[in-house]
Amino acid sequence: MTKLVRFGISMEQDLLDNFDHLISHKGYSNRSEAIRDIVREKLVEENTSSPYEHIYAALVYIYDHHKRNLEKSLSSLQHEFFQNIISTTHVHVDHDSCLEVILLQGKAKVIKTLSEKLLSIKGVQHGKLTITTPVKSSNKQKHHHNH
Ligand code: NI
Repeated sequence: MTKLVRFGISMEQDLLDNFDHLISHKGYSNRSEAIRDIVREKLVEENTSSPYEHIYAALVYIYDHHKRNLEKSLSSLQHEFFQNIISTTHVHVDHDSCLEVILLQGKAKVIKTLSEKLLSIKGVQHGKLTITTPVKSSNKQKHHHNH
């Protein structure tokens, strides 16, 4: 871990009041940690916007258990992308619905393609892809690969 550097920030009083209100609701004990998290969020967002960046992701979705051929389609798609899938967890939610969480890694564009294909299958009712990468505080962020 590198040393912490202090710096000043100027901000309108209203904006700061709103910020303090927000972060106290979110459970931050001080502004510094809240600001560090916002910076990390932006860095991850920037890193993962590059299609060739290696990312980690979780795809969560819920689907209709009774829909014909749906489970076959979901399984076929997962086999197509087997190299990117770390694990799949299946939860029987109730008589009608199943929930799955797929942990993924690989190039951002491949993961996003898999996610779009899966979520657009008929009978998949709702889902969301969450992407992350490690955020290094000790090294400079690496530059994007060539597209
Ligand atoms: Ni099930």
